[in-house]
Amino acid sequence: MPGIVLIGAQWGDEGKGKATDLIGDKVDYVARFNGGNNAGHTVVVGDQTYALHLLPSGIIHPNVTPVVGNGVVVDPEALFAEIDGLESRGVDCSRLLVSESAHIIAPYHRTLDKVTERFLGKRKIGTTGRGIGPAYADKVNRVGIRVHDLFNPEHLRDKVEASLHQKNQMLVKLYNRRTIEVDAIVDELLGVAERLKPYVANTSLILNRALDEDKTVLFEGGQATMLDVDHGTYPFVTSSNCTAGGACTGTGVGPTKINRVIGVSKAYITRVGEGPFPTELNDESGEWLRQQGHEFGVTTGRPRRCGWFDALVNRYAAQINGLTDIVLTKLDVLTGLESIPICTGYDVTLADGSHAKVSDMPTDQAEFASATPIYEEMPGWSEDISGARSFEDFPQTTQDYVHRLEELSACRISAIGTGPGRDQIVSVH
Ligand code: 2SA
Ligand code: GDP
Ligand code: MG
Repeated sequence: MPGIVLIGAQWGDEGKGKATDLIGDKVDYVARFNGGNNAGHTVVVGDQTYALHLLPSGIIHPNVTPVVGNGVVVDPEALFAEIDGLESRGVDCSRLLVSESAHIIAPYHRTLDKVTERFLGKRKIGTTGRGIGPAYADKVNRVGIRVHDLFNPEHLRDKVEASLHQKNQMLVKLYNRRTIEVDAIVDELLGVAERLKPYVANTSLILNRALDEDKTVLFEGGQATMLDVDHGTYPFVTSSNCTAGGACTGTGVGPTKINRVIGVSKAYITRVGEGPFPTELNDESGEWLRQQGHEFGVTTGRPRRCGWFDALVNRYAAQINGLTDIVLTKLDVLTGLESIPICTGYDVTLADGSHAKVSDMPTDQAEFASATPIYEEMPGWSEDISGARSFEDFPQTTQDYVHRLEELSACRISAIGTGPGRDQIVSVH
């Protein structure tokens, strides 16, 4: 099973860090392929909690080679801070490989992220403020700076000039702000080059060779399907392809090398940032889920918006990503509910003002924003399931809930999370 993609099937924070960690001892490489230090992936090992941002969660495993692929945007300061933090806790980061083609998040990308959000006002996206969108915009606009540019000062200056030319005009004319100095940016970027150099590699070549030698590579997605720039709730998305296809473009590995695509879903659903969210609970049930599930951003600390499981989202994720299986997390959080609603359809308002009931994800975002959920109810359970070690250990109502989610998602659920710990997982055969 050499090529495995692992992605978020909802709006993020499904427990991808834990799911990656679970198979970490069976893989040779773990590669991030999208996003940057906007991600917050948690791995809990005994009494130690690790929050990974830019680095793949597999770095915790001593025999894994962690890879930051070409599709990732790299903030060197954030990278070094994360390496220092992990190494001070005894995690060896010396095997890390960073693609020479990955794009750099420069200080002006962070500034632009914050300024753009402010100017968007009520239309703001609710970004993490890490400069992700502006860095990807430069990449697509062909004025980005790539890792290998840092090792050629003349080349770098030319690239920085190209990148800042238009931005400086905009900063002055539109935003009435001071221009950004080319020299200061070049100096800052050259200042990080030496420390970055030992990690830099042709990661596409390395991963392809590894796969040819039958080594196992896990492609760890950041963010999630509904935040994908193409398939998510545009414009309330991140700026990368978080879906399975992104694993190929974001690492330089062909789709024929992928054997398995795992989607990670919570037994309910959360979202952080702005944008439509049909099953959102703006009441005490939402607050209850937030407290029970400790739903606060790992990168920004923002409270996450919480809602009931949305089967349309999961079925859509299964289709867009070609999921082979689902890891269902945080089932333990639902313990204590008398009955549990599951969203099986939406009532949407169409462009002509009429209403329709739909059971598939609308692609028209105005329609999606108008969606009110149609629920069915499943009986809940009160027994503590956090110590369950097999599916049969679950109360019958828990088993029925899982079977119903599986049926509605049109995809096999192969493992179930019953707590944050490494051993709190139940395999389903
Ligand atoms: P950005 O910063 O440009 O990527 O923001 C665009 C949207 O993407 C969302 N986004 C996320 N959603 C969930 N989790 C993320 N990581 C952190 C976490 C988030 C945090 O693990 O908790 O700490 O707040 C993540 N990163 C980006 C973001 O909320 C915007 O909706
Ligand atoms: P990621 O971004 O998808 O890696 O998810 P986050 O780390 O942002 O958020 C998931 C949170 O849920 C983390 O605090 C995990 O430790 C925790 N978690 C993961 N799986 C489970 C589970 O099955 N049960 C409970 N209670 N917590 C879990
Ligand atoms: Mg997260």
